[in-house]
Amino acid sequence: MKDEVTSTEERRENLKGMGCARKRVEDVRFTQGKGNYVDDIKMDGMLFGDFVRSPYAHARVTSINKEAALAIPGVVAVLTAEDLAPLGLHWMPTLAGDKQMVLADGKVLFQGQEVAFVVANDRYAASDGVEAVEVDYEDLPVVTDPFKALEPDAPVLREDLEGQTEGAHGPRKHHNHIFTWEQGDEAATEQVMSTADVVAEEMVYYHRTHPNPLETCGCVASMDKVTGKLTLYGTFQAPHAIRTIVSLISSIPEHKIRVVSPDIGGGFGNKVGAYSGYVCSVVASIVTGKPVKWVEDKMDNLMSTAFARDYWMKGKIAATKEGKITGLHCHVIGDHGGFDACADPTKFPAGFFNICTGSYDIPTAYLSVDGVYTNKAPGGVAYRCSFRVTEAAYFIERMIEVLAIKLDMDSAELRRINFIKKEQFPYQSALGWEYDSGDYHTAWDKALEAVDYKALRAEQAQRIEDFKAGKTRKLMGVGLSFFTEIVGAGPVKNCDILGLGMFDSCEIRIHPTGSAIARLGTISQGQGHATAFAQIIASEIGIPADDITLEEGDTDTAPYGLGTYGSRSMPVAGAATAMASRKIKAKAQMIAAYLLEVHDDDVEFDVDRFAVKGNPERFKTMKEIAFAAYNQAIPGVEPGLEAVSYYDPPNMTYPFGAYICVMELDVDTGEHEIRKFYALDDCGTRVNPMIIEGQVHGGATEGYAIAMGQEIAYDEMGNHKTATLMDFFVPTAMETPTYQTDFTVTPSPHHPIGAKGVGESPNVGSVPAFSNAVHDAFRAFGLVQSHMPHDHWRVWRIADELGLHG
Ligand code: MCN
Ligand code: CUM
Repeated sequence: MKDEVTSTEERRENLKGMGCARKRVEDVRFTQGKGNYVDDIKMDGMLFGDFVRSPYAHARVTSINKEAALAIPGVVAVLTAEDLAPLGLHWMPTLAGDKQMVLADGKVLFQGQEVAFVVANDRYAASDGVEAVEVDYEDLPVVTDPFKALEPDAPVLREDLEGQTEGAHGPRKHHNHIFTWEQGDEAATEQVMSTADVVAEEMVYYHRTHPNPLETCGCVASMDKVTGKLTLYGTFQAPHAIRTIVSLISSIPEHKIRVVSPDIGGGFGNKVGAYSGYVCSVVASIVTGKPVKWVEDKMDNLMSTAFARDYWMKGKIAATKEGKITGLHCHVIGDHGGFDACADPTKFPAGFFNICTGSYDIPTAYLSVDGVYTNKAPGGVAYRCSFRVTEAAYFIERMIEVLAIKLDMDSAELRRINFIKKEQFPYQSALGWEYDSGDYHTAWDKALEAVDYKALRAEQAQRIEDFKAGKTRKLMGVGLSFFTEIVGAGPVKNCDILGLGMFDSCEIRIHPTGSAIARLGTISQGQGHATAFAQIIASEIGIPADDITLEEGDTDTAPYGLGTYGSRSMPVAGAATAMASRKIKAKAQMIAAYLLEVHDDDVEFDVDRFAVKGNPERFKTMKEIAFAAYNQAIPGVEPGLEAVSYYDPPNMTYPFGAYICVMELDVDTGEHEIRKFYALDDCGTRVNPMIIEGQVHGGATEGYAIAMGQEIAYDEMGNHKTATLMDFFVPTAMETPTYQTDFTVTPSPHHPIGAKGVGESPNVGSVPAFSNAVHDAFRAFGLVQSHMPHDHWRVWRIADELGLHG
């Protein structure tokens, strides 16, 4: 028999289980144009919707005239807030406990805001209809600066909230104020600051940007008037949550709603929230009885859907003369735009920003965050951000550099002496987190050695001399970054989205012939779930990954789950996958024991089979066991072989990493060259190293874009200045650096397979590395702090201000 001559190692390799750099099974379809995205969905009689959008950032809508639009051949309907009001759908709840206009209700609050929804037989007629709708606006004073928004005489943006002194997250201090969120011990922190040897203080701004997925947001709503069932296809990162929200706001019973996320062309947090397009498409389908498709164009997407960041972070960091950090103080002004639509867990209005003590053992800290309304698009929590961990990591990694300057110390050394030590885990942070595990010193040493840090510093010193001697016009920066992520939301007791606890799920069915299907509550947007999650099952149950189909995204078939964002799929659904597998394995053990005529305890699992203990040649393969589950009447054991697990994690996971960027900067042109980018990630047990590497390349490239050129910018009138790809920087293969990836493995102690998330780590870790490299290049010439993005012009200006242009 073949099995008997096959070695354990060969049998293990045959499974392509955990640790295998298995090629992505999804790519067979994607590389052959066989993906099925929202815009590929075509239905009989399908109509198309498009939005009339506001040209003004702040204006009163005095009248809307639909007549000319309705006269255009092919235009079927024009919806306005007035039409939605009787249904109570002219406003919708946001994930942040605020509410948001679905269509302009009396006024508009940002340029590009949805004013009317034109429905037509085809896309072109819809577009013509949009042109023909006549809207009269009366412009109002615009506020794009969150500091000015808080001045006493600033215009009232949210008239609907006027006089309300309580918001969703406590008291409101001003008519444009949303919330104050405080963590830590203020008095103790002030005390540390006032007595410290050294205090460094700086304003760190993480500018507004946008995740800009290749595929924009869209949906197809189809109301079947005969069955009363609504089917909603869309680019949803959380299909089940969307189903529940649609049911709650539309009063359609939840079992009469099927939400399907087909293939998604990148989500990056842009596709977590609910948008006007979804609501209007559903209403239009109910009204017309026909399927209605809405898909944004690139400008729509960049102007109106979830942006990222826009955090003004004022920091104070205290230390001893020797560089031991004693305290951290942080105050944030968060620009949330016209509505608070941050996609955070309910109890966290500033996300997990309170991980801003980073990887350091900082005994005392205080944080307060003020959310502010401005005349800009809503959002803020997107773009591989792990709920604002990106901002937190940028803040602390800049503050470390600023402190190093103040102490006249090497910042690599400053980090080393302040890292949380391996033996301190689980570590309780001053701002409220329990870090599950970590080994920062090992990772840091490995990283510094890999780039030959000492040699880099020697080279840099020489370069500075050469520059001063007029021998070169190029400076060199070494950008250091050490980050701690927090992913895997999250314990149901702490984390919910609109009241839905953030567990996740996996259901596995083994077929009689030993192959399987698994369904998860998450949804891939390019992360390769179908490949990676099958590998967990393969290792846990002993069925080859190639024999396992993985399905996500259809609420009619998938078990309830909270979806994919916050790098939670591996930490939460990955755990559910392992737990469901173990239930199957336990039943398989009973079946094997029955077939082998021994006691349950006398068989043991061996890669792809159960064998009699001490007698390995007596065994039943998982294939045989699967068949027996369906064909043998086993006393006390139900037929079939399937299991489901809903997993509520006991804690989040804390991946970390060390990123180092070596950059050359041309002082006269402001141009940069990334000479080296080294990225060491520790995401615990690595399920698919190749996917992890792909995630790191992608995330670091996004980080490169953000740090070196990408921004969402407005002028003082609130005009969006970067709504096309001509203005919004997206790196191509030309600009993208070459990455050197590396890893250490510190398993999560509470995750069944020890895995932590990784999807967002490279964005969290790389932005400070790029930015610190720019700062580091100019450190010797007196630069302390300058704001991103470090595009050519801004770098040139730094050089100019430092007097380097002679
Ligand atoms: N992985 C692994 N071993 C680990 C951890 C992860 O092999 N220890 C693999 C996973 O199996 C998965 C991938 O790495 O296929 C990412 O897993 P995880 O870190 O759990 O992140 P999620 O799957 O939850 O993805 C979400 C994350 C987020 S929040 C953003 S934003 C982002 C990101 O993923 N959006 C992406 N990466 C993206 N990549 C692509 N291509 N497209 C997006 O929209
Ligand atoms: Cu914050 S972007 Mo991702 O969580 O989808």
